[in-house]
Amino acid sequence: MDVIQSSSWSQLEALAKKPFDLASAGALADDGRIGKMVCTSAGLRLLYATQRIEAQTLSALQDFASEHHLVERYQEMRQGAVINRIDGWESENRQVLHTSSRDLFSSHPAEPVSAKQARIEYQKLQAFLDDLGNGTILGSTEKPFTTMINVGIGGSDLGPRSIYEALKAYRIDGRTVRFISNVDPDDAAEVLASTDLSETLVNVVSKSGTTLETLTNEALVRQAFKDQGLDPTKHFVAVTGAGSPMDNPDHYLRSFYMFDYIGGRYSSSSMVGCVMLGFALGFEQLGEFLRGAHEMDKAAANPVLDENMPLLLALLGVWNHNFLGYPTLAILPYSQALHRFPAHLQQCDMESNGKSVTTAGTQVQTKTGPIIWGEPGTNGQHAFYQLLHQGTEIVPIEFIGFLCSQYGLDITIDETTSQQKLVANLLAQSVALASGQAHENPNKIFRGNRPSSLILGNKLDPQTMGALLALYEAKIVFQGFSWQINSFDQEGVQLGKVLASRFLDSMSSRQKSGLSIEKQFLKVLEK
Ligand code: G6Q
Repeated sequence: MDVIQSSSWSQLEALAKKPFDLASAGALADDGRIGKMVCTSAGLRLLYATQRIEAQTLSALQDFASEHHLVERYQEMRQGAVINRIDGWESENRQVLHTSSRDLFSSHPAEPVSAKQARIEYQKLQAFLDDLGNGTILGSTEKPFTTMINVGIGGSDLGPRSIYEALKAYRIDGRTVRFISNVDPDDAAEVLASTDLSETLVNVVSKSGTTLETLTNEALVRQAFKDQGLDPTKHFVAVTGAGSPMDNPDHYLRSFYMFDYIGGRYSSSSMVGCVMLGFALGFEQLGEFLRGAHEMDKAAANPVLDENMPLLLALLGVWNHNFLGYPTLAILPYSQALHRFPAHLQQCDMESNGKSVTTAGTQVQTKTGPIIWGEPGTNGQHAFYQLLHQGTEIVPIEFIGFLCSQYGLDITIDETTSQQKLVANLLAQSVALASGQAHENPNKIFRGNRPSSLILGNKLDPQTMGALLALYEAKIVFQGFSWQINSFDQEGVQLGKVLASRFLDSMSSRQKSGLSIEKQFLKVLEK
């Protein structure tokens, strides 16, 4: 049955004709609304009183979750069901087990085979980090490693990079990580020009071991080592799929594995992120990060909607996107450390849910994933918030904020700290967007009724970051289940790759003949 034919869908459609009016007098203050509309999971709070919903809407969303077995399906995923597939068609046909990469803490993991593989890699990593820490492993000129260059792209870059940026405050003294992802040679050139390679480990991350950008950058960086008389085999480690072309221990100081059942964009908590994070933060803090993610995975198994933060966030998104008709979602962290997190979520969400075909192989009958975008506040307030408040397009928002800063460095001016100013701005934005403002001057009218949620933590530490990552991963999965799509493949990126390789063929074979770019375009189109 298509989702739009379900009774809970019709119920929600009926409610969407008259959504809760956030801009009516006293709407937010009424009936203890703000205090009641809070969900707590894995140390994070979701405040959702500023959404256009009321008790009836929540109950209909709960009916939707139950009717479509969203939580049961999530549990089946964690237990190893083969859900990365399209019925009756050639597809990846795989399990989806990114949750196993952090299912390290209980004697009864949800899926034992993958959890065992994760534990083996985790122990290998611990031994490696110990060797780095106690000086058993040194660079080719006998120096300890202070820097890691992470070479990877897409899922092998965005998530790990955003988490590193988020947790930089917790780095081991004297350790730093740089990233090279783009095949634009200037990306590598800039990093290489400002790094002492004799103290550098290079972490080459590619699940497939065949990605053009990563292999090109690896070769470029290896050359830089050789040019300086350094032996790359003493400086390069790999994270790749077992059996991939990069699975060659002779080329690397150490090789770590990730597995078929973990998609690139869901791989941050596998060795794809952990080798780099372990180097930067140390094994203990890495464990805290994974523990936070695991706690959120468990919270996502709660069938009660208003106690299950990922499910609630997912269904509030479905309400805004499918029933109220808002096409985009802004994710706005009031935390400078999360400045790359919206970029990661852009990939994780849009590559997962930017689909038009159901898992039954039929055309979807409703909108699937929204356009995701975002930048940190308060910076964004001085940039694009004008449109958020008064533009003709309504943009639902997920704000993310923390009560305490990471470093503790602050200043009190006019009796408030900078951290208080940050949080005050965050709260003010969500109230202003919801309530709006009447005014005699038409240019100063704020119509309000612009929905937002607030994800609030105490402090952005490794455990909280793990929980936040897993919150969004599970949200995306729940939305994919809601839209009856496969959130785990990425056919949509294939065509461009194939055409790029045709252009490359055409460029290398015609280099000598000196064909113009325009002529090369035509040659490729003719094929
Ligand atoms: C993620 C995608 C994609 C992938 C990159 C890098 O889900 O599949 O972004 O992560 O293309 O792939 P490799 O890790 O195989 O190099």
